[in-house]
Amino acid sequence: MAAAAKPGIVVLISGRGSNLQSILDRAASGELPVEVRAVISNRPGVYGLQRARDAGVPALVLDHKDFADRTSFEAELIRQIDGFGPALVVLAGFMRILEPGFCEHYRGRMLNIHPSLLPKYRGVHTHERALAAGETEHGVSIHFVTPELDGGPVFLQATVPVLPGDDADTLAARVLVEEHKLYPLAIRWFAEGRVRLDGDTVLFDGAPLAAPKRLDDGA
Ligand code: NHR
Ligand code: GAR
Repeated sequence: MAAAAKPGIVVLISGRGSNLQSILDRAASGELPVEVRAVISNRPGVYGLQRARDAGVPALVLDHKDFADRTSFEAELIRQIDGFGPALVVLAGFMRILEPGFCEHYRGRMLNIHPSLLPKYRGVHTHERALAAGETEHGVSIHFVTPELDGGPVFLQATVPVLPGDDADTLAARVLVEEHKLYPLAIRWFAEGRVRLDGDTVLFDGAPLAAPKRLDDGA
């Protein structure tokens, strides 16, 4: 019997695409049972697009500056994404806020990786803010995307220590190492049907998840 078809994903990026690369690599090795159907960037010329082409994945640019407003940009983005028929939309360093209608369209089938221990430090400049607050621990979260910016249900996190002498760059680099392990794991759980959104609750293996899984406790 033929192997079951792998679920398709579309990855949205805005920049260098190192998280995209970690996904492409693990999809190619078979460790991550998904088919990356397309990569779409809202910024032209970014390195993530080259990574997609190098992996033989369609790389598209949809420049928000070519549209009159967010709504018309997002309508075209939906058209493009849905043309690939993905089971899941993956935000990987995608830097445009998405309107409620877009989030509702992909409710329960769109994930984001955010470089903080949510609910701390939603939005941008998370590493600078964690340092300024004197945190001793920082990290990264994976959540289902809802209209509330970085406010959707979190189901997986990894932590890193903040070390003496850290600046935003050294801290970001330490977090990024964890990001590259965390996102493929989260996507694999989704692809295997282990994690899903039920209303505002994340179900893990069919049971409500009381607190996010942690990579460091054997997730
Ligand atoms: N949209 C919704 N509705 N909900 C979320 O949870 C989203 C989202 C869009 C993107 C990623 C996010 C992050 O992980 C994300 C989550 C961009 C901004 C932002 O302020 C904030 C958070 C995130 C991404 N963007 C500015 C804007 O006006 C532009 C900033 C820039 O271009 O540098 O869209 O942190
Ligand atoms: C990552 O650190 C990701 O967590 C963060 O941007 C970086 C993208 O790097 N995402 C956000 O800040 C979302 N607002 P990458 O392009 O190399 O994957």
